[in-house]
Amino acid sequence: MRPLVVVPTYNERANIEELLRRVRMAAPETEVLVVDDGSPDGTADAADALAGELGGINVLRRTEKSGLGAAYRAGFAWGLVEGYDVLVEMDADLSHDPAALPSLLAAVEGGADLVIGSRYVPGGSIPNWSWYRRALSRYGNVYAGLALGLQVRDATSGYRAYRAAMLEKLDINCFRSTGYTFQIESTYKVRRAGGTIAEVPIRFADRVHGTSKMSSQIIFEALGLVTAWAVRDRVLRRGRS
Ligand SMILES: Nc1nc2c(ncn2[C@@H]2O[C@H](COP(=O)(O)OP(=O)(O)OP(=O)(O)O)[C@@H](O)[C@H]2O)c(=O)[nH]1
Ligand SMILES: [Mg+2]
Repeated sequence: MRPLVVVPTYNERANIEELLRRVRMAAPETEVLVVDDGSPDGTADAADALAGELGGINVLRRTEKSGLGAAYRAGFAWGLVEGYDVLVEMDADLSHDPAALPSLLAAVEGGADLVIGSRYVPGGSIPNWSWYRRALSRYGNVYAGLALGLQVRDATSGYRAYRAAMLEKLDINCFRSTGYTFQIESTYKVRRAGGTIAEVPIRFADRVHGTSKMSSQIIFEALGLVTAWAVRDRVLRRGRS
């Protein structure tokens, strides 16, 4: 298998070097694509500076900050054209431990089309989040899971691996989400396409350096799209029966 780890970045200069070194240590054969939206702090330059030393590091420079979903769409399109077999999503802020990469890749090798690094299966864990953040993540997952019939514990996790052939089937350029709803949308579409989904436990770590890009706009995008898909599914089902 030829895996590519796609890392979207916006102002992650304080994290990117440690991240790339840890990926290289955990999975020496795995290549990386950093998808940077013109970070003013010079994240893309920092990644490029390491590319010579580490090898297998590519940087896709985009000019405008246009959301996590858009960054992944661009990164996956690049990876599919280049012929990688597995495309991995990983945050740049060290919340996703590169040491878990081999277990995600092994599950794809074992037959899964989508492998989610899950905080909510036995062995998985989340940090000392505030009750608000914890509730948002928990209830957001329960709502999306029930509304869309996802049958996974952690549909919002951003640490995951896709079989490239599955992504090719999904037509990701037609995805509706610009932000973090991308995670729910891709889970939903893999499920609808009849793909096999597996979850492997991960220990999610809190961001230490840099700032969060989470916003209420992101939460409303998720709520709006999940509800619209759920209603559409029910209307279509009723129309068929
Ligand atoms: N290219 C690109 N990357 C983004 C954008 N928004 C967020 N990211 C990256 O997406 C990853 C996840 O963003 P975070 O800010 O850590 O969001 P989060 O993990 O939900 O929130 P935290 O709890 O603060 O970690 C990080 O690597 C960000 O740099 C964007 O608009 N464009
Ligand atoms: Mg984060």
